[in-house]
Amino acid sequence: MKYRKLAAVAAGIVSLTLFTACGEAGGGGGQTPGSGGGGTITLGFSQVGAESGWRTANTKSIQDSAKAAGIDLKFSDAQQKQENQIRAIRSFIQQKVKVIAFSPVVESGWDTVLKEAKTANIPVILTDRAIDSPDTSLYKTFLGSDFVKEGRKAGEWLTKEFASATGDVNIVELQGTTGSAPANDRKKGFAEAIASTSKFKVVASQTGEFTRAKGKEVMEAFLKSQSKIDVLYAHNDDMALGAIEAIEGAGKKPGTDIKIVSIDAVRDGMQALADGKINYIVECNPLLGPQLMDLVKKVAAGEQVPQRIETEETEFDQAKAKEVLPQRQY
Ligand code: GYE
Repeated sequence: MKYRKLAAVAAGIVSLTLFTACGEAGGGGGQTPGSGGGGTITLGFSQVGAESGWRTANTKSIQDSAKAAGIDLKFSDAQQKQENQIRAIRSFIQQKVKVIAFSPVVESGWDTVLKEAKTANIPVILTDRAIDSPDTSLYKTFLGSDFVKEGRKAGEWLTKEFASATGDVNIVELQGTTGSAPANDRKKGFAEAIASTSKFKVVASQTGEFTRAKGKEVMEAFLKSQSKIDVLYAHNDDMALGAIEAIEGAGKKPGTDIKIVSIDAVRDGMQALADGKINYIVECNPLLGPQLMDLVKKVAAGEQVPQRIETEETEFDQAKAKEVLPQRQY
């Protein structure tokens, strides 16, 4: 009796497996996996979180353009945690979405889950942030910015701004999320640009996790521990905005007593730049949605796409910020 029951369960598992295998192969005359009725493409997207103004604009761009492109978007917010992103990707694989796209919170540790996607024949697109895996067969393409270049631009501005300074120029740095591509690369590019000028000294450098709250908290600590701060380099506007509160709280004038350079150029950052509280912003474009949906359609159709697609970006000083603020979309 017991044996027969077991056998029945086993048979059930076998037929279930066969059924699944059939579905994976797209056979059996049913719908293609990942496409709902009428050939709609299902896109599983794992977002980093909602840590900054940049991220909010990026999420909106992705949601709006998926809608406009008629793509069925399954959106998941990882709250800046890699384990949440891995869980979301595994769930997308289980749901047999047609394409997976994600913005990796950190650079390393993706090979296992991306191999699972590859085995399931689901193409992956990296957007905004890259990964450090040498196995480039794990994803079809990368769409985003050159973060090293952004950091370099911030450093180049500084060397011009302080060209005639004779003494040491003490810099504090607010880094982005530890281990993330933009934090690693923006640090690197900036360091490269200031390396040949010995007067530039990075006297403190710590993560502010790309958030206003943490930017404020870490800047408060810097102001207590450092006797002389000439410059703040923040890896994004939100941390710079938090730091501005800390600087004002300490009775100093941001943009004058402490010069500030940051990256992103979101509306609040641009407003602070126009108000003279930030001195220079290097742009990082969050409006990746339309290009991403184009890529999704192409990889879903099995078309070849370039390995890397970089977004066009510019820089803003205070005068330029005043000029463009009225038309700024985000
Ligand atoms: O600069 C920052 C956000 O990955 C480019 O992440 C993005 C960065 C952006 O939190 O504001």
